[in-house]
Amino acid sequence: MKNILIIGSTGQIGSELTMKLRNTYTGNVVAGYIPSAAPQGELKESGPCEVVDITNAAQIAEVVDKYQIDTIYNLAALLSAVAETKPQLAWHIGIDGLCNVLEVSREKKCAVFTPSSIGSFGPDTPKVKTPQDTLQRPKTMYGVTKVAGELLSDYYFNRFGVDTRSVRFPGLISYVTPPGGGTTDYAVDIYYSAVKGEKFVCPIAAGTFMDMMYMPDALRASIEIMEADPTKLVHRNSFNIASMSFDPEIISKKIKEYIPQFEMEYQFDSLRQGIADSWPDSLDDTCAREEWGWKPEYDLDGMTRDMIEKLKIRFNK
Ligand code: AKB
Repeated sequence: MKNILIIGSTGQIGSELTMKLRNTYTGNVVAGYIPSAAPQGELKESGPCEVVDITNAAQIAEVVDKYQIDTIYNLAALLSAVAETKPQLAWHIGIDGLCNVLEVSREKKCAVFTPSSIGSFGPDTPKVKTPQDTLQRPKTMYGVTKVAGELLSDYYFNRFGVDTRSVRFPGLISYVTPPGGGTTDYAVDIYYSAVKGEKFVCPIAAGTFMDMMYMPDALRASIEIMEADPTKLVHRNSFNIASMSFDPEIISKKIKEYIPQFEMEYQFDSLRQGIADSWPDSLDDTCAREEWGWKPEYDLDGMTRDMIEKLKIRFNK
């Protein structure tokens, strides 16, 4: 049995991960949320929900005590593009918030999962098959918080024995909750446009490759890393994980196999393009495969088939 708190449970990852954790574990799986993003529907009805603002350490500690929490999934963050417009807030949530989570976890002996990202790399990082251990000099505030978060999480493990673990997520694609303010969001939006029969205006240039992953694989990775045998973990914060890498032309061509009338045009967003250009094309996830058995299930074709099928049901198409 595990008692789990998810901070940021109503976001793109949290809304699905909370449901998966509730279906996986018998203990309390508490959906932590901020009042402006309260849980709705199944998420609200299927288990305990509590207001937990990551910037409020006392609030985190109170909920940890109330439900005897032993594991915290810390999913609170501003995504890359929005973080560039609010860098101080991105730091406050990403790092001051993480310090709160780590301190509460040190005191109350919780394990902690805090995702990192392909955004933790920068333009000086090897671009293709980016190694697990390499140069991380990101140019974005999002990346700065991710690298600092990785270091801080490793520090709390080495110095205080807090069981911190993490994966570097690629762009995540899902038909459930849309992302908000990321650089990889186009790879979600494109499916919505295609299924609705709309022309897609792509903000990212042809030839810009980024790693992407279908949400079911990302959810499984989040659980498997926390279940991994600690004696096998050489790394902790944070593991490269990968499943597919594509540019807008490749995903558009794949969608056309299922929706031949689909059309796309380009209108670059300079903020997002600049960020995308500074990120790797693809990651090498050998360490995750060797240390805890990571293996993706979905490739571009499997994901595209499932996304289109699910969105057609949602939009009655
Ligand atoms: C973003 O685009 O900001 C995120 C990420 C890759 O971390 N999806």
